[in-house]
Amino acid sequence: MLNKILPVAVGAVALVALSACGGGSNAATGAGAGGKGPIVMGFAQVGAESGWRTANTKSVQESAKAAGITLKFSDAQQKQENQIKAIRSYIQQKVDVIAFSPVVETGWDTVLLEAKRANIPVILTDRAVDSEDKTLYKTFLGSDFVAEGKKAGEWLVKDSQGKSEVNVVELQGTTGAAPAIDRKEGFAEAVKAAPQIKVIASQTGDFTRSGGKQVMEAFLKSNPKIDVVYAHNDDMGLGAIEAIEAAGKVPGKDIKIITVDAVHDGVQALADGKINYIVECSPLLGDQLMDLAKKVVAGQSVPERVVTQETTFTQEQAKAALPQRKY
Ligand code: GYE
Repeated sequence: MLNKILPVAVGAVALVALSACGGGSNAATGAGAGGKGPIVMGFAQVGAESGWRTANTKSVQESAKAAGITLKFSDAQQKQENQIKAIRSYIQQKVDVIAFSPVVETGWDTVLLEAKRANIPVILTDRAVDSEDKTLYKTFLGSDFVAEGKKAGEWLVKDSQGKSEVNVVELQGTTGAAPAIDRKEGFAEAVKAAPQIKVIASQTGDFTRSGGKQVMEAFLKSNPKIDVVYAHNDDMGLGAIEAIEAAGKVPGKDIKIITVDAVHDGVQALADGKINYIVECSPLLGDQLMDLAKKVVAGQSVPERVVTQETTFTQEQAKAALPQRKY
């Protein structure tokens, strides 16, 4: 999997700027190479809302172990206030580095400033924050969610050729989360190329299977003609399948489904013909995260953005890929 993930430096200017504000906590704590003991990382996870998240947590835990990094792990149950509490407690415990996947984009400046003042470097993993002050964190490791949304939309534009009307319902991720905002935006931009595609309803299912099912049930009741579901993750798409089947329709045929993630259950449903297309989003960020952590703790400069490389799957490709899927 690692060979699919390439670090991308944003540019020389960004690198210079970063090294200027670098200076990890190595000197302050004596941790890391040549220091007193293993690096201690505080990791504030979003929750356990999806198959993607479960695989991401496992990847972080396994990679920390393999890298000899002591991991303090917390699960925020999709609540920003819990994540802020966890970060404050990591600051109090004087960990060497804090990594977190921000549940929503906004509202992080205060706690990030507290970490900066305590001289504890922060790494954003998976999701971004909208802070204007880029010195509040060292780097952001994760996917390009706008690109993912575009890939989903581009597939639908091709699939809609020659059709006069294509009604889409959208199952959004957690309100205010970077992947929900960006996947919506990328998709909307791509489908502009085909005016017959109309997003007739769009609502959050909070990235969960039960959320996707409930919202889809409501969509089916209030919209007589739905041609396509665009779900911001596999789990909501899998929930939608249940709702569609309960309504006596055939997912993948009567109503086409496009999702993002490509976790095992999603790829299985794609191979079974119930989903039509999946845009991959890799949760296997652990090894890269630990490498970045070692660097920032040692005071080395790191690229300000590290983008994960990802692919897409059709039903045929899903059948071929299924035996090798790691999550
Ligand atoms: O797509 C979804 C999860 O932030 C990329 O969060 C992640 C998203 C992922 O709940 O399944």
